[in-house]
Amino acid sequence: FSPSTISVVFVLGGPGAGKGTQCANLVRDYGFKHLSAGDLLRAEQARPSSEFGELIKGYIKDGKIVPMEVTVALLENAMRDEIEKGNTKFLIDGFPRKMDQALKFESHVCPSMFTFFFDCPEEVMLQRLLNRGKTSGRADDNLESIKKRFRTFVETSLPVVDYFEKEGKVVKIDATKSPDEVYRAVKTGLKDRFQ
Ligand code: UP5
Ligand code: MG
Repeated sequence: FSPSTISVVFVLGGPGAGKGTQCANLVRDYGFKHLSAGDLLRAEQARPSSEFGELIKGYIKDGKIVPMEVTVALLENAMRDEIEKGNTKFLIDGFPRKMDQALKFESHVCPSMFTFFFDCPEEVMLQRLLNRGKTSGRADDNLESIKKRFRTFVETSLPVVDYFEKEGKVVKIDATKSPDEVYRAVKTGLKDRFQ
């Protein structure tokens, strides 16, 4: 994929920080295509003939990062489908969350323009996830899995944010405010970066 014809914005932040919520706003108002790595993995897991179903299930329940070959291939396929339809602006949500994924994606698929980072304390994310867990049906919206997801985020995913930060490619957003207030900050960040 050529960065001269397609744009990739990564959307990172802890579990429950509000990545999916804000991506939906950007899709509505700016015509981005939203590719959530977690959604793609859950869809692959649910596909009856998938050879990775059981593997993905285990990783998600334990809040661990699925081996990058699986996730990068799912993203690449989804991007290819969208590009065939003429779509060129991508929000890649919840990815990369491990350094190997970041390096692989940027060298073999497409360098990112920048990264939105939704900054949110654990106690706020915990409340949001427990609340969502009442209805989400997600296998990882329970206290035990949430604790594991938080640990993976701190140990494995924050270093990716630090890496992009050093490259001057992070737009940090305070994700503790109301969804509308968070979105206002997102729009400001987008105007500054997306030229
Ligand atoms: N909510 C949202 N914004 C709010 C606000 N400002 N104020 C109050 N409430 C707000 O929001 C979560 C909940 O909070 C919702 O109920 C929402 O209404 C409310 P949401 O927008 O869904 O947050 P999000 O950050 O998207 O949370 P999510 O749970 O999706 O984050 P995760 O990063 O944990 O989940 P993801 O689907 O990305 O990954 C799941 C698992 O997949 C990972 O743990 C991992 O095992 C695996 N995975 C990989 O292995 N590799 C990958 O590359 C990606 C995922
Ligand atoms: Mg999400």
